Amino acid sequence: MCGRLIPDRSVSKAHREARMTATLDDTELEAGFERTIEHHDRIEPRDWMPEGYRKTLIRQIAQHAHSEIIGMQPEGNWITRAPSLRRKAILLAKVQDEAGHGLYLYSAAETLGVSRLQLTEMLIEGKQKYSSIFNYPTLSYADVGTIGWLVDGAAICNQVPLCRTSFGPYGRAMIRICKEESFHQRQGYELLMTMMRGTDEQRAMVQESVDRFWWPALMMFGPPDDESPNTAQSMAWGIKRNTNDDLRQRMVDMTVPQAEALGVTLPDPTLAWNEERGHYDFAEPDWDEFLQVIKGNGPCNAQRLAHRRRAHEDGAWVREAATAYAAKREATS
Ligand code: BYC
Repeated sequence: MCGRLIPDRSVSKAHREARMTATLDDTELEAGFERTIEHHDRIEPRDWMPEGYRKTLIRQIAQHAHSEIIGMQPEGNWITRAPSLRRKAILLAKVQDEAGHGLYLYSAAETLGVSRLQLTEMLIEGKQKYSSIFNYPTLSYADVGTIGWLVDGAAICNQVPLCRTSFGPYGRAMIRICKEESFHQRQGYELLMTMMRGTDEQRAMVQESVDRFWWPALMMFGPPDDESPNTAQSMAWGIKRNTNDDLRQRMVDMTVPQAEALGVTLPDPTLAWNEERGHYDFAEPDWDEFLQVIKGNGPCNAQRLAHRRRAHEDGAWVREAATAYAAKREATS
């Protein structure tokens, strides 16, 4: 267990009270946990938590961290071919931010008793997932803009509510991540706006890119609620604050006016404002495609994992050197 010490002020009130009593049995501990959840207070790493809560958090946080790290690949692909120094500096900064997000999230997961190395090994052995969206290729520079606009846009819809998730370290990591995602989304929109003000060829590039990314971006929110095995329990524990379908709807409602301002068409002929619901109606994404992608059969799954595995192997000497250095310092201190 990585056991970072958490100052007592960060421990929820219900749990602090519980700790003062030396002989608590499991029922009392569980009641303390339930009270904390009910009060929308935070669970902290040293607090008692049900094993299922801990496992669900490790699964979700790890999947999120892996997504940030694998997510560096599709955009990293364009760093050497950015059309100007300015675009290159922006893209470099964004991809570096994603590495940082991955590290905050692995640190949050470590407070639950798993190491970053263990999680990385589970990723490269195919035992843990990462977001479906990163299994699609980036075929033109417009994709850098579309990823910023739609993929980071989806990330913001999904992750702003996670700032209020019940597990302290995850919620605190999300606050910083969301601030950076907001810059990512704006840089994407600004890039697309610049291209839309350019030549016919540039406008066609943007439209083609939006056509490819629209449906995969909607799939990022996960399966429909009635086919989501984890949502009900994760909502009851305050890990998730909204269902997959609610967030997908929020994304569509937010994006349609932005598409109009940009002058692109979203590739869904059924998209229409529904006065009664106060939301846009939209078609179902292709859920068979989604299932294939999360099973490992998407267009780029093999390439993404092979690249991640190679990077991990290439970094072995750095990990060995750092471990040897730490041991040497320990021995001489
Ligand atoms: N892709 O019961 P459900 C980013 C899996 S990073 C792959 O609804 P849950 C960015 C799900 O894991 C974006 N798998 O699950 C980075 C489960 O399988 P397991 C990443 C998916 O957890 C760089 C099964 O399907 N964001 O934005 O309640 C550059 C059933 O699903 C997906 C996060 O990770 C998917 N799209 O809800 C730019 C956010 N969807 O694990 C941008 C945090 C579902 O049982 N995560 N699955 O084998 C979440 O909010 C939730 O985990 C999800 C899924 C909404 C994604």
